[in-house]
Amino acid sequence: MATSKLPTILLTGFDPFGGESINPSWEAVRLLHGKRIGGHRVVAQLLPTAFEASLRQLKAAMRETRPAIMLGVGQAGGRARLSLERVAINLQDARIPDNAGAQPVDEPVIAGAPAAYFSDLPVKAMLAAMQAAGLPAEISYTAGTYVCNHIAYAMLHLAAQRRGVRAGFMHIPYLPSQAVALRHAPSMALEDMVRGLAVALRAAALTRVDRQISAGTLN
Ligand code: PCA
Repeated sequence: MATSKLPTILLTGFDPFGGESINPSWEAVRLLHGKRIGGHRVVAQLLPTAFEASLRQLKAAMRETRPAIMLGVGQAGGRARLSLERVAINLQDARIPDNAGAQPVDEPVIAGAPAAYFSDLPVKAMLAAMQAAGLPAEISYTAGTYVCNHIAYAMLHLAAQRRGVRAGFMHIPYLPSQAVALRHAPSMALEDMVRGLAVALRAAALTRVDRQISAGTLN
């Protein structure tokens, strides 16, 4: 089948923020642009690390690509593993201003919408696929309250209104080049991040009923 006829995976990454000059999420997702994974065509889209503009850009990309699957990817400096978010909450509480200077506190992502959404991607199958590929991975139960949670929530809210659209979010560690100056920060090589994303997306595309394996946390 011609690549253009395949259903689309919309894969988003963010631009650098918080004083960094690189964001691993965009570096990783752009390497998957145009690839064919699990019978889908991957479209990588850069989002600004800014509350309002990121949502506008996401909606435009959705109109253009009509994705069957959306996966947002963002940097979570300090996390050691590829971190699949299971939940997104309807809350903005920014510890630092975004790249447009906005710093919302205690505001909803979408007024009047539900408090939270679970990802409807098969996160356990995706986790198992990354672990089988020899990569450290985990399920996370908070995407924070900054721009990543905002986009994760918006994706899940928008997907819930569209038949046949599934969505989720993955946080990824610093790159080694970012961790050079950070004494205790874990990091992961770009090629491992890209491989992890690819196997996770393949599992997302091919799994209809998620696996039941324990991946909870005690606290
Ligand atoms: N990480 C931030 C926003 C952009 C990014 O890559 C976050 O976790 O909210």
